[in-house]
Amino acid sequence: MNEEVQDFRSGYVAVIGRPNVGKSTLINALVGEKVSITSKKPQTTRDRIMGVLTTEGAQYIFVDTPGFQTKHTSQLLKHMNETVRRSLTDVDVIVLVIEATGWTGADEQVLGLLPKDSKNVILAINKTDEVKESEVILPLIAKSMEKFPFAEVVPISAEKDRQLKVLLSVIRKLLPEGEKLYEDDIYTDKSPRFLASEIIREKAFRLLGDELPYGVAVMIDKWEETDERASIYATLIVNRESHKGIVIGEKGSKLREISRLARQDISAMLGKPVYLEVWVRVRKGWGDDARVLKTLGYD
Ligand SMILES: Nc1nc2c(ncn2[C@@H]2O[C@H](COP(=O)(O)OP(=O)(O)OP(=O)(O)O)[C@@H](O)[C@H]2O)c(=O)[nH]1
Ligand SMILES: [Mg+2]
Repeated sequence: MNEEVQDFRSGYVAVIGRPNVGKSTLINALVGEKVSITSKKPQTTRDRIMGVLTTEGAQYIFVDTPGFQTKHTSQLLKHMNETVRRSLTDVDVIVLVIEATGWTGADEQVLGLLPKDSKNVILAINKTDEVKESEVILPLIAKSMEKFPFAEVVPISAEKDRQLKVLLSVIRKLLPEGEKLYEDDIYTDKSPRFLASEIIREKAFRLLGDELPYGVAVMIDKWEETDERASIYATLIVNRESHKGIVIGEKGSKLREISRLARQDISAMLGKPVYLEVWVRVRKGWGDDARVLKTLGYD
């Protein structure tokens, strides 16, 4: 057997952290494809989403997780935390993400989920582009090592692509030797249908005011696809009657903009023109309705 093949490594890498620290941005940057939606608002990711990067020497199977919630208010949030806990078992490496501005109470709570003797946890200090590096980062690294025996601490910027190669190489050191688990061209475990619904949710998240997005879910009602084009019919589900008007906007302007931006991204993803129709429907308290959550795949 040749040496290179023997040294190939592969395994699962869970990315965890409090909401909004940049977990999904990081995974998209590492994988080089948009596998997970991102936004300025916390609680963007609701599901466990896999992103795969295959290089010459390794296959990294990243697991994006919802930001860990410190308040349990709805069934959906409980489900999201359960997803984080489950993601910690059976992975080879855990990357805990915090922001360069320092540790918060919520970060400490996420750290509390990890067994004290774990040897496979890497700390990624993200958003270093937002601080003056030398002044803030070095003391932060020292302080972090006092809190937990991290295998490595790597300051990064997911958005500016800083130190991501370094992060990959320290992750690789912790991966077991092994064969590829996925074909080279696979970069996610999610279907185009799921990714399309997430893209629509991302646009709603980004375009709607602060309160609204958490009550929004997306369902794909119909998907017709040929080699040349795709026609997709989707429903945006909101919590309250009063939210419907907000999502639709004046003379339908908001909904049109959500659809337009989503159509561009879905079209890029599928590599063909897309016709997209989005309707809005009210489903009171869907975030606490086990049946609706199940239909949406949060079960
Ligand atoms: N300045 C800066 N912003 C970043 C960086 N990485 C991510 N962000 C921004 O931080 C915000 C949150 O990013 P996400 O990737 O959605 O965060 P997340 O941790 O996945 O959030 P949840 O899914 O809600 O838990 C977005 O506005 C990103 O553009 C970075 O390196 N620098
Ligand atoms: Mg996310």
